[in-house]
Amino acid sequence: RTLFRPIQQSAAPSPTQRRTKISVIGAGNVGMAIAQTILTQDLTDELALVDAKPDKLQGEMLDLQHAAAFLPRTRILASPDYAVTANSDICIITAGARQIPGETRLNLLQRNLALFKEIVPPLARYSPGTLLLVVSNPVDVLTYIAWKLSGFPPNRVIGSGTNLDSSRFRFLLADHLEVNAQDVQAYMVGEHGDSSVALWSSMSVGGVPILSQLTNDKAVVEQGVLEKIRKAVVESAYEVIRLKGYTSWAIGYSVANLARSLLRDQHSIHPVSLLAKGFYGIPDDREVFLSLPAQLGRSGILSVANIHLSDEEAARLRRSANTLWELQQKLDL
Ligand code: 6V0
Repeated sequence: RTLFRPIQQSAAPSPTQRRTKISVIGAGNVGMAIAQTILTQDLTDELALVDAKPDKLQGEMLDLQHAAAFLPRTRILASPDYAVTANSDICIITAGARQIPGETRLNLLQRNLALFKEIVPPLARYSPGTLLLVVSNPVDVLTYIAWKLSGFPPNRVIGSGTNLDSSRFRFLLADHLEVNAQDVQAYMVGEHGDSSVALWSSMSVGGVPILSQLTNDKAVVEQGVLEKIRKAVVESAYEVIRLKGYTSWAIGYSVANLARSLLRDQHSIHPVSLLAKGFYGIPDDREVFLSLPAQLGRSGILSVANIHLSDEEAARLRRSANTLWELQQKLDL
């Protein structure tokens, strides 16, 4: 006796029934936070995990599979072999070497370049139509490296960039203004991390511009507060790492949010790392990835928002572009 009596099926599944697949490379703190957020938010039919450590990988896969009774049905696969990622819609790269105390940024980058040479070509081979979403740090240079190694068009290679910085920025502004962070529109752009640029002029809450509203009475006091918030955004990653050793939950939500916009063709705006040459006076020969607010959909980057930058903000963006460009010249790509 069978458990269920089968019903006759029509021959081919309709196009809307196509299964979706997300692969996460690197099953560390960040990769697993992303994987578990993707699962709880029911973003994909199939989730593949890849890591260089087979036991850790198998353990993480089983641990997630054991939650099946509480989650939407998702097929979870794991293997150190990239064949497991075949036909992915999105490949999220979180694998990264850890900085050795005293190691230079360039040396860490060289080690991550060697790692990306192992990771990106097989991903591109097994999923030639995939979107690549890079999270590993330094994210802007590694997104450039992933672009070069994949041979993909730039709209399909995206760095998580300042999406997380912007979320921290919105949280701190919301906390200060006692409003909901989801009602705060505020972007950090440029380089992810220390040199990110806060866009003051475009900040608003529920459609009310924050700065022009403040200029009437307590502008001087508030400017100081805003500068403190910008500094706090930059320092917040260091603070979390000092306190718990790594960051994971916020980057997990932030990347799942990007995956949703891409996979579900949301056309929503996110500040992500993209090929920035030609924008805001960055010369065409500077092939660098920096974050700008971009519209994301099923084919990747659809467009870049034409936001207003002050002269100083644009100059800071160009400075970052030069620094990254000079760093990239030292790489053996
Ligand atoms: P982690 O916990 O050390 O995990 C890294 C994982 O990568 C480990 O499980 C390794 O086994 C694995 N790995 C190493 N080499 C390979 C390889 N060749 N193939 C497959 N897997 C490999 O680090 P954690 O998860 O904390 O951080 C991962 C990366 O994300 C780091 O580069 C962080 O700096 C970066 N982050 C980026 C953020 C952003 O906003 N862009 C935010 C947080 C962290």
